[in-house]
Amino acid sequence: MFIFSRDTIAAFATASSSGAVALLRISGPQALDALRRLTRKDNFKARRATLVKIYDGAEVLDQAVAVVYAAPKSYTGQDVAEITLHASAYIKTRVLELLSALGVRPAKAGEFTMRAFMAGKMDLTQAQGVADIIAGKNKAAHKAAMNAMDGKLSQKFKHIKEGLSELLAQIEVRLDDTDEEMPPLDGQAAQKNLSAVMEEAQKLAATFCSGRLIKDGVKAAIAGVPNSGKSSLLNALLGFERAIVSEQSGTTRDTIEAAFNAGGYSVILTDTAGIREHALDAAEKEGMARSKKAVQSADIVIFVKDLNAQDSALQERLLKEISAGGKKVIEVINKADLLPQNFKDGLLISAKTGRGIDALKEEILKVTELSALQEDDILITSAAHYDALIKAAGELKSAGENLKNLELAAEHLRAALRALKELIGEVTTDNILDVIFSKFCVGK
Ligand SMILES: Nc1nc2c(ncn2[C@@H]2O[C@H](COP(=O)(O)OP(=O)(O)OP(=O)(O)O)[C@@H](O)[C@H]2O)c(=O)[nH]1
Ligand SMILES: [Mg+2]
Repeated sequence: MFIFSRDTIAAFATASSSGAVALLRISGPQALDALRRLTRKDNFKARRATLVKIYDGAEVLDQAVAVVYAAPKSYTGQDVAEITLHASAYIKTRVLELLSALGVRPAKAGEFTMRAFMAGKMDLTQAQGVADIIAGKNKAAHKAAMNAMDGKLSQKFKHIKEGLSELLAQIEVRLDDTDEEMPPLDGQAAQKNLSAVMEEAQKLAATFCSGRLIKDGVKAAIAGVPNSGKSSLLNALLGFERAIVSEQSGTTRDTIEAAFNAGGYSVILTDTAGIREHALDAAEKEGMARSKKAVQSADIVIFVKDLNAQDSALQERLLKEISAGGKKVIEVINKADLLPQNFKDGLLISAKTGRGIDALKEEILKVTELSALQEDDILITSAAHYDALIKAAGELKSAGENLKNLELAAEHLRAALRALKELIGEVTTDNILDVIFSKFCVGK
């Protein structure tokens, strides 16, 4: 899909929905020429905003502001012209038509950043950081993406890679040493270095647990018996009446999803149908099946208990079942307002009065270990990064097990090195680039 070419490309970098102005970006060898022809103006000073008229034949299509960035000092490393136009649908369509007539084609998704990568302006991890910055929904996701974009994450990858390269060099020099002039490899020292690099890779891979929750949000299912106040709790956490609440048990049938922000992290709640021994009808039966699915696919379960519920044995059994499945469960006792003042057992909340709701939010961050994160922690948020680091760590382990056979050890180290080089983009295939850049929006 992405064959790097000398084409000049153009796209709007701003959203296609309404707004006062729209930013058009043109990149490639014909960018400045296209700008001159559109504006009938010759002399543009690089990096200076210039008031221009955009011409459509004899007519003026728009008054705009143009800025030129001359190669290589631009985002893409090529000549770039950026024009801020009025955001009318007509102007936007027409200017792209005019550019097309000048041989400038529409850019594909991610093509500007792809060119930046190709020009060596950024590595692949940084390029992915750019996409994540745009997609970042909360403070934590934004911070992780910033670390990727400004190269802090790449530095971590590179450090692991350098450790690996050194190990490999020590082995390769001995493989090439046919005259046996080198002292034999110090097995113990090599093993120690190998383990250190492996640990570094494993440690970074382990940050994916938090990184994934930060990027995708924490999936929290609200479960319990009917009428315990699950939907009321959903509403209390969200701060508005999203789900229907009633004193009838069996009110919620379909699962309801809604997201809220807890301390800068996204939490995606799923309200579920209450579970009871026997469903009253087919719809409730289906609702209960969906509840179980929601619980299974959640990162954590908020189990809502009602101490006044008729079937307390069922509550205990459900709680046990869910915990036995290995889920992290937060058990809350709802309707605290109906309990005696001196009752002090467990996490007491009241969806009705709001008591304990903030404590529950804190507990969500605690059980997911998000509250333990430090400001300057560098995290990976991409499954591909996780896979590559785990692969590298596995290859390092195999290398360590084969230090007596240097040929074999070198093979494993090379495989580990390749995995890391792919991460940074030192080794690329069209396939990798396709997957990464097709996730971008057009204009970036
Ligand atoms: N006093 C008091 N009543 C509550 C509280 N939370 C919920 N209720 C009441 O309990 C009843 C059931 O609330 P829901 O939120 O619909 O319960 P649910 O668990 O979603 O019920 P199903 O959808 O039927 O499984 C309603 O009458 C609520 O007003 C609370 O903290 N205190
Ligand atoms: Mg409900």
